[in-house]
Amino acid sequence: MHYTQGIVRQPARSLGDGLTTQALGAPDIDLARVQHAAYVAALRQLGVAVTVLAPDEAYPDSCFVEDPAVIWQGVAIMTRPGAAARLGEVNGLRAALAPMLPVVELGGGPDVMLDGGDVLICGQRVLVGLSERTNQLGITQLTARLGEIDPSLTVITVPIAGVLHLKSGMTALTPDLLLLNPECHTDARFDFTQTVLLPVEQGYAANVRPVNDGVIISRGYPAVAALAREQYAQVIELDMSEFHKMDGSLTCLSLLW
Ligand code: CIR
Repeated sequence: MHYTQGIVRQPARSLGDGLTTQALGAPDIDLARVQHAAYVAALRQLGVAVTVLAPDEAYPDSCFVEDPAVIWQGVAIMTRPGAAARLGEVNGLRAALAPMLPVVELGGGPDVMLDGGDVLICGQRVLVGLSERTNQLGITQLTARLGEIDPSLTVITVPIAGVLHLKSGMTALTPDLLLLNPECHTDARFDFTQTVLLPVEQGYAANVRPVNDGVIISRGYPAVAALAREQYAQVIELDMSEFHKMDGSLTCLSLLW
């Protein structure tokens, strides 16, 4: 997968009013903006032309653009986020994406729940977390929409507990190597790929953002840094402290295509 374009939204001053399950204190918005700017710089360093949207104060979680859309093969599928407070983010993101790429709707009605943070595309497999934010209806709708874009994909439902989203619990360092956060509880078996179970104190770093010939990882997690250096020429470590306080991690902050 070679990414040329991406979109992010700067954190709102209201970030601290957003949803979180963490007890890490309130985010420092000025530091969050510095960390966000470093994230954008890292994407650009890895060859992505990044569109930076202005903060949307009405939606404290709106910097987590990964949740209101899923992009595959240059088509954006607008989701229906599982948290009521985030439903309105979809309109603003749709308006921003529509001039750049084809946009389709998830469909399925008001009972559908799907957060992009639960969708992990791993080679030709799409792992979708059945979580507090994504329900079976959402997975059914996503399976239909993805099938229209790329019939070769196989969708696998992964029931999870213990973390917010599937991608808080696992991401693919490479298409053949999943990093697992031990706080993510699931009975799913990943026999199609190698997996690395991280030490519990490094579980947050299971969320990595591979981009072209490099990877962005969270700073301060040496086990993941060592694995990343084995796989990639460029490893960019970023301080994610202010987003971690709000249950956010690296993948949440962008959509790439
Ligand atoms: C939320 O609870 O929705 C936000 N505070 C964090 C969303 C993080 N997004 C993600 O993991 N994809």
